Amino acid sequence: MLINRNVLTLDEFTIQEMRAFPSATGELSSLLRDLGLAAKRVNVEVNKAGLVDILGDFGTTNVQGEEVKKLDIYANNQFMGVLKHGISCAGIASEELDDIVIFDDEVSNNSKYICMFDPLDGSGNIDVGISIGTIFCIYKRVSELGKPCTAADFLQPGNRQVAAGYVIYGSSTMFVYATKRSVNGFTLDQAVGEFSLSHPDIKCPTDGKIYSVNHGNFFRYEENVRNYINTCQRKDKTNGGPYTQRYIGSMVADVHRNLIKGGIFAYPGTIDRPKGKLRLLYECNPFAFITEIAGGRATDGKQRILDIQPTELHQRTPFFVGSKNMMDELDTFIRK
Ligand code: AHM
Ligand code: MG
Repeated sequence: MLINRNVLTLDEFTIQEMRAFPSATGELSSLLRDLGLAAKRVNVEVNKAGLVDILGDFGTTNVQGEEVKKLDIYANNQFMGVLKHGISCAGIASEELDDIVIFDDEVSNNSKYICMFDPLDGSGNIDVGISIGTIFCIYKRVSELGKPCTAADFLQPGNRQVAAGYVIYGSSTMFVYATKRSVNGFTLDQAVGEFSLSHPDIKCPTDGKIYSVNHGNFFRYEENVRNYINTCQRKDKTNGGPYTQRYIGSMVADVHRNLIKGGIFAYPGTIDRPKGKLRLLYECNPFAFITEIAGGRATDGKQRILDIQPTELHQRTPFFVGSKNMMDELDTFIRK
């Protein structure tokens, strides 16, 4: 029997990558495998959403009289659970939790990584069948190995990320992750339950024609941002256009599309929310890292996202990310 060995699974790929580093211990591969397992479990429930009683509010009971967990709480528990039981992670932070969680057991205290994630971003879209996603990033601890991890491990600038990625639960389910070497995408083969390498060495096109922004906020953006959006609308064949506006309202889906096809995604500050909506540590930093490794750029309008020194776990930041030439053009408006 012929077996197609050209397609690597996520586990095979991460192990092969590890072999490029003779000093690697395998902890990162094991952590990525844990995240892949949680993603598969969440995928099963996301696909059932709408059919079963999993959409209700946390704490309510379903028709069987069982307690219903909202899907984002379920996802949070899955990701936290695999990392706690794994051998590579000393602690986590999540959009769903106010504080960091320090695992503080012998194995975890000797693990060299911490992980931050948004377990189910865009979860407002669950009950209308729109793509949603998980976003994650991995850092090497700065605290002493052998002891519990500390807050300082989590408040590192994005340029210290070891790896970052996302899972998109959509028409197909994909696991995309970046290390300093490259960005690679794996599509879930539902028949065998494995993520298989489908998008090797993803590069973000230098130019694009898609801009993604919430037009409903237009009159609450500052003038320079409004001028940029007006320019996008006026593009024609003579100056790289016409542009198309695409905004799903699910950042994982919006940024994933722009990464593959070329484009720019923006969540600027508004008059009422000068720092915008998105969180620096587990929403913007991972996408900034992935996009830069793929050849694009990410800023807060003034500086590189990855150079921001965080001060709080859940801090927000304006966010602009995408194809290099589109980001360069944006700069000519917002850095005036
Ligand atoms: P969430 O973390 O509460 O799901 O919010 C983040 C989501 C992003 O996926 C998306 O880009 C954005 O919120 C949409 O916000 P808005 O509806 O204000 O445009
Ligand atoms: Mg979110």
